[in-house]
Amino acid sequence: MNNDEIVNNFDIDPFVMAISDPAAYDAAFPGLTDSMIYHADANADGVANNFDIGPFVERVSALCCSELYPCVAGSCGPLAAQSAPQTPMTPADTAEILASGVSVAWRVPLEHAIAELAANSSRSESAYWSEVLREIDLRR
Ligand SMILES: [Ca+2]
Repeated sequence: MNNDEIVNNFDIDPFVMAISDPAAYDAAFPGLTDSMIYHADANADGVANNFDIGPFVERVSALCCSELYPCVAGSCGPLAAQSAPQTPMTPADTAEILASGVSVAWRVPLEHAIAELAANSSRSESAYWSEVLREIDLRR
């Protein structure tokens, strides 16, 4: 997301920027303008939006699957080969990664995006994201 060719916590701010304010992302990373969808579209459905948060966290953490997004063949690309079998990510794991990677300026947009996920998802996903929000709150 920040175009340094390494997937890590430093991509979290740009990712949140891309899904919450695409114009700001394009302005900050002009070389990536045309590929923003590709970079932020972690669930590969053609759009960069809140529903990419879970798969994106999995990429950043190099974990192949979570409670919410179980592994399916090939879905994790090269990461699947790198990763030893992992315990599925819990809401606390997801919250830890997001809370440790996002800077102060992007906390509110991130929490807003997660709150929208909690409000607009299926019941199991909604419960997961509500728990992620609660866990993020606990880390303050
Ligand atoms: Ca997507």
